[in-house]
Amino acid sequence: LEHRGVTVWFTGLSGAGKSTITEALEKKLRAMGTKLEVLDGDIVRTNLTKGLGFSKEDRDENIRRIGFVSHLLTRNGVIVLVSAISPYRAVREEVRDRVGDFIEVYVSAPVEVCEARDVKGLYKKARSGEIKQFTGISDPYEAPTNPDVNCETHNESLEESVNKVIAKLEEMGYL
Ligand code: GGZ
Repeated sequence: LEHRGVTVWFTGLSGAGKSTITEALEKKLRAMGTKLEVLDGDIVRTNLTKGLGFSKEDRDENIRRIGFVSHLLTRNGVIVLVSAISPYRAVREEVRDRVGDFIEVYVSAPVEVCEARDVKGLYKKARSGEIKQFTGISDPYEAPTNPDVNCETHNESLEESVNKVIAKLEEMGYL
């Protein structure tokens, strides 16, 4: 399948559903025969950005490095799915401006919903103080003001979320 490169950037709280959506989307895009790469915050942090913590400085550095790699891939015709909390608006905008071919997906679920899910038990640890600077609990999250796609995972199915992103890729001429 012929297509242009683009970075599809998923931002949102821990437990909002970023990884779940990118995994399902990855399957669908692979089946379509696209050239694809996935950069997941969780995995990136064990190699590319190993050693970085969760201060504003370190998070911004994490996002800049992910953005740098996704730019290289994007300009070589790859569809890049990035999944990272990326809580700060300014650095998200910086990456968007640098990459150019960029779709921002806000994976939005209220923090109460994410906390109730608590897939990895991190919210519990954040509440007890075992994990400091936890996004949404003891650290800020600056929601996108004008995302290209908004996936309200508490109100829609996984399939709906995935289809919204596919529709946006088609609408913008990437698929
Ligand atoms: C937020 C944290 C924290 C703190 C560890 N705050 O849901 P997860 O577990 O699997 O993914 C989260 C991941 C956050 O890494 P990112 O690279 O996406 O963050 S950022 O974009 O802000 O740089 C979460 C886990 O690491 N985690 N400590 N304090 N999430």
